[in-house]
Amino acid sequence: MQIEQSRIDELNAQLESGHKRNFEFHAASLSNVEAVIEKLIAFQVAIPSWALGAGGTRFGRFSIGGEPGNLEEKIEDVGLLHKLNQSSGAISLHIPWDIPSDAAKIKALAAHHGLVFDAMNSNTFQDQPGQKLSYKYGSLQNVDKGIRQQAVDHNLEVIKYGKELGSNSLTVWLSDGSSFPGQLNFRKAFQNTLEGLQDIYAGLPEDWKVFVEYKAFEPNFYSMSVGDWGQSLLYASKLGPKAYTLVDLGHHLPNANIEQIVSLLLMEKKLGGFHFNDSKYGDDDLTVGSMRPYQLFLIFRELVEGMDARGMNHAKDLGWMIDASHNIKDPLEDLLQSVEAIQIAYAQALLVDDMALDEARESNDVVRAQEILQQAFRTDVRSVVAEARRRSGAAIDPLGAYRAMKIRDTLIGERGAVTKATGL
Ligand code: RM4
Ligand code: MN
Ligand code: MN
Repeated sequence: MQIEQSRIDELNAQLESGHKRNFEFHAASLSNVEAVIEKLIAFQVAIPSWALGAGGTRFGRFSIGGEPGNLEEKIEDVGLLHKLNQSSGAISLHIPWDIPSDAAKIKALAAHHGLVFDAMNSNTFQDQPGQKLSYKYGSLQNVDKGIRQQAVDHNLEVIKYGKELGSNSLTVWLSDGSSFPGQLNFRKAFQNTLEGLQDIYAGLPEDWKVFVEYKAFEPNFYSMSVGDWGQSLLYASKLGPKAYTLVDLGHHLPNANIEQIVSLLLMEKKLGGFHFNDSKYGDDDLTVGSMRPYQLFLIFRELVEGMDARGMNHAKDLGWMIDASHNIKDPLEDLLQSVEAIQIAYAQALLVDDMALDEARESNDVVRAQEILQQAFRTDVRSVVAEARRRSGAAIDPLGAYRAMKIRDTLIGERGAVTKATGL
């Protein structure tokens, strides 16, 4: 299905006067509202191809209905999101879940929906039907050279697909590690992993980046071979200038200070990409901002400040992606909520009075420093985000529009009630 612009305009017309009143009221107390809107319009968040169907746990999976059955339909779904919010203009593919068999056709279809291809993702955490060697005991870390080579070759193949689609980055997330003490020699596992990453790095095109994603635990429960930002940074530093650390919000031990991590990674010029989600316990992959919106704001604040300190372009110089799973919500509704939560935190981060904060810090005025941050966090920027959408031709209220247009019902009508998208 495709959304006609006239339908969006029609729904916007119904909201127009209320929105205008709301926006003008809030904008009046903001000194930099036009600059914030401009930045919001430029900011795009990639949607992962594996998040468009129902996720699941090891206890089960419940179909959402109308799930995309192939890559074309996944692109169509991201196209719907982008049409509604004009902020989801990129898709990130996971191989082999979404192999583009006819790359030119897929690229043209994406372009038709205004989408580009974000980072490519490799998968050496599952065995595929017909695969020669098993990843049961790890991929790049494996004691078996043949298995390590198979994992390297897979990553090189992913780069090849990415080149055909116009992507320019590869995200490597390894589930490698050990579940029991004694299972692994940590140093050997590190060395094997490093050598494999070096072979992959050697196959990167000139203008590509590789992101080394870390995760504290799961599926391995004793050690992970890329378990935290320190290990990721170690690999990325040894690999070279095209290698970066990728931060996934759900991949930390409880209560980790993620804002400090991103600040230092930016300082070291080693933060490359970002996966948004939210969690209460671990890698819950819940809707962005649904659990800890203040933490999200604090992270954004460090991102904005750190990027500004280095003259980076907020929209282009880091890879922004949602990495979530949808067990009970409609994935498209959830993704609309997530993008909105990201925009809200970003806008609030742009409101922080940097000079005043600096002064407060220099005079050890802890109370004032907290007040300054919370002043920005407690500002209601929802109408500012909606105004950015309105100006870019998107729906003032994307979620409301999604429901008014009965998009899920239409997709179920087109694709069926019991469908299963590839992915987690
Ligand atoms: C992992 C990690 C990766 C994602 C897979 C599907 O936990 O977050 O980024 O590719 O899940
Ligand atoms: Mn991730
Ligand atoms: Mn994850």
